[in-house]
Amino acid sequence: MAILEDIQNCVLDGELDEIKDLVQKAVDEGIDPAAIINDGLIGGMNIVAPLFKSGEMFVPEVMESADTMNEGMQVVKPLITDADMPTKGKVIIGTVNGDLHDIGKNLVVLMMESRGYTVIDMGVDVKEEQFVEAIKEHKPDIVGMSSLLTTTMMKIDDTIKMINESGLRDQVKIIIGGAPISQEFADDIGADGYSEDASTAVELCDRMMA
Ligand code: B1M
Repeated sequence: MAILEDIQNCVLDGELDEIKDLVQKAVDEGIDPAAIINDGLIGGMNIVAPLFKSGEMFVPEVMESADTMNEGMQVVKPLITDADMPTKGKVIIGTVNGDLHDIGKNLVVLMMESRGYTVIDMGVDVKEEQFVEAIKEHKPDIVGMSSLLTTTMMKIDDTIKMINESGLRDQVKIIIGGAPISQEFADDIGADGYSEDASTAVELCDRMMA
């Protein structure tokens, strides 16, 4: 449908001022809100993701696209119940204990939300026990941890150990990322997956939820 393609392009180009009118037009034309979300808004971010991965789009442009998608979402969200809201899975994510870096983590959150995940963002400096409590409370499919400092990367290990001790490890998949993190480190500490950037983090989640 032409209008869904227009919505995709609007998200791709980050045209924040135009998205609400365009989405409202699609609603007025009687298009299913779930299709507007999946094929239009998320569809646009599905075009953005590989362009970001290949270096053809940069962080500020991705943020503009995500903002545009979220703006359009405001129009359709009231039209569908939570049960109808498409979600690929629930993720809790945070930057680990002692670490205040959140630009990369926020980008991961944006990409996950825009690709259909329900994300509970716990922010920065998230203590080991806060991750454990959040797993108990929110029952996520996936727990994501970000670390940007060599001095905090071992906090990921500590958190995984606490999740193990709490008997919750088999209920969640754990993914990790951040500049000092590698696949080798992920394997050493028993994480389920590592990704080097926001796009591959979503692909990793998709593989885990398949
Ligand atoms: Co800090 N800092 N910083 N810093 N900072 C680094 C990380 C550093 C490499 C700079 C340097 O010395 N060259 C260095 C770490 C050295 C080390 O540990 N080996 C450093 C340091 C030392 C510090 C302080 C200790 C400095 C001081 O006070 N003496 C201090 C620590 C504060 C603390 O956390 N307790 C500090 C503070 C800060 C600011 C507050 C000033 C600011 C953070 C602001 C904020 O985040 N709101 C800051 C910044 C901006 C940086 C640099 C310049 C940029 C980080 C960034 O945002 N990159 C950084 C140098 C650098 O990386 N070049 C540096 C852009 C972002 C898009 O990339 O975060 O890598 P990144 O995220 C990527 C991937 O890593 C991945 O996807 C993201 C998007 O593609 N990814 C995941 C990230 N998390 C993921 C999770 C996943 C999957 C993928 O799954 C869950």
